[in-house]
This record gives sequence, structure tokens and C-alpha cells, in this order.
Amino acid sequence: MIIESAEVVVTSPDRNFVTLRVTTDDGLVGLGDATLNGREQSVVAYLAEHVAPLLIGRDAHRIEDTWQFLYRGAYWRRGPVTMAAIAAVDVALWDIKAQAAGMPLYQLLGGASRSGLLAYGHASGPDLPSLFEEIRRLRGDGYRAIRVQTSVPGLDKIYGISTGHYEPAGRVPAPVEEDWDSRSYLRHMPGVFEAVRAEFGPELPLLHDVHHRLTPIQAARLGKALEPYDLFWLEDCTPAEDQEALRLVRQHTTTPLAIGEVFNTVHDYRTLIADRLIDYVRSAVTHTGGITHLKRILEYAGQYGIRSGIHGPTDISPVGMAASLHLGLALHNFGIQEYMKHGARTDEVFQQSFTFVDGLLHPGSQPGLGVRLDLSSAKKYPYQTAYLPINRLKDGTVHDW
Ligand code: EZ4
Ligand code: CO
Repeated sequence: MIIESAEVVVTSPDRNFVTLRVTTDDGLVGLGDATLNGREQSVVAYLAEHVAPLLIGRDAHRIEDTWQFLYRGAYWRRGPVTMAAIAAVDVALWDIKAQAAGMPLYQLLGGASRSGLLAYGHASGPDLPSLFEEIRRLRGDGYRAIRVQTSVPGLDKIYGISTGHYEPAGRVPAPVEEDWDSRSYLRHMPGVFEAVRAEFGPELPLLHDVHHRLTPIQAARLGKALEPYDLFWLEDCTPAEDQEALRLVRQHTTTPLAIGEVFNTVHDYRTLIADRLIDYVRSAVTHTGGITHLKRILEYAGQYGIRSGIHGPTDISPVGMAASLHLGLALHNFGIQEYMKHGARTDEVFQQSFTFVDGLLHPGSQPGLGVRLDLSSAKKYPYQTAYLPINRLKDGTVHDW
């Protein structure tokens, strides 16, 4: 089964997506997601200029060899652009292999370890009444676990707060600037979780994302202050490249910790996993070298009692989401899957077969990934410049986020 073409498709139905479309000589089409939010065109160039030409004529079945060829062979290892490009190739080849086998992809990864995947949705609101309303709306949609984000008094614009549809990147010519003040935030958050628990009771799993904004000692204080509200996890509490920071946080709190949406290889996790400094691995299939590499990271993590919390915002395309669901269904140490619904135009471009029933996701029973890319719909929505926001302190200093 020889690769005949590898085409990079860029489409922006509700937001930008980069998809690799690999075709074999026996007519199978495999898809891989390579969307790197706000930096999409860098991966397009990497794939189109440097990777796609090397795929032509290769045996589509040789997934491991192709992965090593692209990773070791490039000499320049790791990094989000490289690893998103490798991920797209890897997922497209798994898609092809599973279609050739006539099985849904999870069967090739060991088969189902559970009947469905616990998913969490995003609730946010500027104040408690609107936050509660969002939580109720998500509960009505079936979600059994909820991420809670809210505004902080004194800050005008803060990341990830919206009602209804949530989109991390704006279609803007330059990043929007948002505000931050860690002391106000630290004062405000415990009361928010106290109120949410009082309203929704002790059972509902609640999650919270700090977006890398605190120092280790501030994060330690927040984790400790939130202990009475029994969080499912506290995400990205400190800047992610500093693995040692979480050692300090860990010494002070039993609130479970999750990190890794900006990581791209197992090496980003080495200390975190071996020294048991985290509880959940947040990497996306799309940003971590595909199913082949993320599976390795997660199986390693599993030996330390650490579970998966695969990244699933709207910037993970339906192709990337389907790959996460197949991996999550097969994996023994699955924890939870982030799931934000895509818009109607995205669902028109990417015809999906995964389901979300009673709060549980399932990748479906179609052979392969179970996603079809409608090329004529994709063409209707050309790339649009978009950026993630940046974050500044009140005195104008650029801050972590
Ligand atoms: O900032 O998807 O946990 N989810 C998040 C997201 C990420 C964006 C980055 O592309 O933190 O909102
Ligand atoms: Co996050």
C-alpha cells in the first residue's frame, strides 16, 4: 500500500484548521490534524515543503518507521511545529491502516477498555449567576464534569470567559491584549468554588485552568485554598516549561494537578511523571507527534498512576478529536476528555461519526478514524488571520499565559 499523494488542506469554517490528506495507490484516504492555534501557516509550510514530498512512494503501513524517519531523520527534533506535522502524518497513516483492516481505529490500539469516555465541558461567566446558568446549560447537554472559569473583580478582559460559544483565538490582525493580576485572582477564586459547590453539591466533578499564570508558591497557595472544594484537577498552574515548579506546588497541596497542553514530547514530562508531580497528562494527539507518541507518553504515565486528560478545545479539529477518542477508548489509564463542540460550518466540512450521549463520548464504529473531509465545503472557507490573545499585568508587563 503505497502513498500516492499527501495534500495539505487549510480551511476556516468557524476557525482555522490544517489537515493532511494522504491517499494510497489502492484508493484509501487518511486524515491527520496539524492545527497549531495562531501559528497555522508554519505547519502548513513544514508539511508542504519538507514532509509531503518525502511521503510519496513510501509504504503507508510502516507507521513506526515513518515516525522515526520524520523525528530522528530531521536532525532538528521536537518543537510544536515539527511535532504537529509528524502528528498529522502519524494519524493519517493510522486512519489508513484501520480502514484497510476494516476496523475502527481503537481496535488496532488494543480494543475498547470502556464503553464511553467521560468528557468535561467549559462553563464560564463574568459573574456567579451567569456562570451558574452556563453550568446548568452544560448539565442539560449531558456533561458530567465541568471546567469553571470566571472574571476577576478589577480586571477588564480575561482569557476564556464567554457565554455560549467559546473560541480561544480571535480572527484579528494582531493579538488582543488581556489583563492580569495574580493577587486579585487568588483572593477571588476560592469564593467562586465555594459558591459553585454550595449550588451544585459535592458530586459534580469540577476542573479549573490557571493558564500558566502563577508562581510556584502562589500556585501552592491556590491548590491548598481549593482543597475543601474537591477539584478534579487544577490545570497549568505554573509556566509549563519549568517542571521543577510543580515539585514545590506538590509539597503543599493534595489538589490534583494537570499540565501539558503546550508540551510536544515525552521529554517535557520526564520529571513530572517519574517524580509523580502530576496526576493528568494534558497533551493533544495533534501537538504531541500523533497517536504513536502520545500513546507512549500515556502508557509510561500509567505506570505511575497518572491518567490522561487529552486536550480537546475547538482548535483541535474533528480529525484530532476523533484520534483522541480512539486512543482514549483503548487506553487503560484514561482519565477524562476535554470536549468543546465545534460550530455548524466545521461539522459541514468534517463529517464525523463520534457520538456524545449522556455525557460520554464514543468514536463510533466506522473503519478508520470515522471522519470524512468534504473538500468542496472546505474550499468555501479560506484561511483567515487569527491570533490567541496575550496577557499583560496592570503596569503593562507581558505576563505568562
Ligand atoms: O488555551 O486551546 O484547556 N484549554 C485551554 C485552551 C487553550 C487553547 C490554545 O490553543 O487552555 O483554551
Ligand atoms: Co488549558
